[in-house]
Parts: sequence; structure tokens; C-alpha cells
Amino acid sequence: MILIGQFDSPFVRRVAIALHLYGIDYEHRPWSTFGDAERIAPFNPLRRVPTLVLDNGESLIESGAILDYLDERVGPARALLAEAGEQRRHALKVCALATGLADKAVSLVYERVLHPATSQQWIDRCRTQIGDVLVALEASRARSAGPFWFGDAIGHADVAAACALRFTREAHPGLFDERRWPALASHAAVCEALEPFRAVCQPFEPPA
Ligand SMILES: N[C@@H](CCC(=O)N[C@@H](CS)C(=O)NCC(=O)O)C(=O)O
Repeated sequence: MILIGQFDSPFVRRVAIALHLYGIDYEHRPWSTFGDAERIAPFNPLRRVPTLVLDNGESLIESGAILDYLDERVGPARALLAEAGEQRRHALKVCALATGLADKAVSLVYERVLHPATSQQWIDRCRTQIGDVLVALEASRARSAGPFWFGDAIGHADVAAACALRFTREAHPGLFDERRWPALASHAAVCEALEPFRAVCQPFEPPA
């Protein structure tokens, strides 16, 4: 299979880290959403990443849908998400908050880089959303004593949060203040020290 997208995207990175954790081989096409938009288009008319092209030529889009496919492929015993019940629900909520945070951080980059006249209302809204999600995630992470969010084993929630935090920190220095979010800072440090996170890593570069 082929994974399209650069690892400075928190969405592409989360999928690539899951591929590593699952031990699934893939080819990587580090195409830029802007510079390589027309190369991405035949696989995804939205020209967005991540896009995962399966061996039969089928394209999967949206990180959540891609991970759903990978989870199904490895089976419930190895999946990075509980199969059902409260733990699945809670993990999916952490994933939604983390990917929502990443969405807002990406929006802020586009606002800064692509719009000649920026909207202060939109910037303020994104910053408020990011700040309040950090409050919610910090409280949630501080409640769980284990090495990972939901116990001893790493899961999608851990990966999604770590990828969102790294992107936010790199794209918006100052927005993620480690002293304000100690549980999240420690979570990020634990994850980033793991081999798959070190292997799947690219410093953030804004679109030209
Ligand atoms: N909801 C999407 C978000 C993916 C996303 O925002 N990707 C960005 C790169 S970080 C992108 O493709 N941006 C170009 C665009 O939205 O046109 C997912 O989870 O896959």
C-alpha cells in the first residue's frame, strides 16, 4: 500500500505511526498538499492527506476511516482501540478532541500563510478552541495514572494527542506552554521517545 502525505501533518503522522505499530509495510509518497496537489488528485479529489492507496488500487481518505481499515485488518486483539464499550467511547472522544485541536492548528497556519488579509475573529476563535481543548485533554490525561491514556498499552488516543501536540508546538510556538499542561507535556515526551514516533518525524514546514 502507498501512504500519501508528509509527516509534518499530524494526520498523516498518526496513520504512519499506526502502520509502524502494526508492522504493516507501506510505500511513502511525501507529496505536499499544495505543491503536489495535482499528483494527489487522481487518488483523492479533495487533494488532502493522508490518502492511503491499497494494493488493489482503492484509495482510502480521512485519517479516521484509514485507521478503521487498519484496525479491521489487524483484528480486534491487536487494534489500537478497544472493540466496544466505555473504553472505546472514551478513547474516541480523546481522538476527536486531539484531531479537532490539530484541525484548528492547521487552520491557523492556513490563515497566517495563505490569506493576504487575516480575520482576527477567526484567529481568536481557533485560539480559544485550542486553549479549551488543551484544558479538557490535560484534565483527562491527568486522571489516568498509567504510562498511556488508557492503561499500559499505547492506543490511537495516545498517538493522536502526541501528533496534535507536536504539530501545535512547532507551527505555533508559544501556544502550547508546557508549564500549563504538565500531563500533556509528559505524555508527549513519553510518546516522542518511542521508536515509531522517532522514525515517523518531519519538522513542520508551512505551505509556500
Ligand atoms: N479530517 C482530515 C484532515 C486532514 C487534513 O487536514 N490534512 C491537511 C494536511 S495537515 C490537508 O490535506 N490540507 C489541504 C486541504 O485541506 O486542502 C483527516 O483526518 O484526514
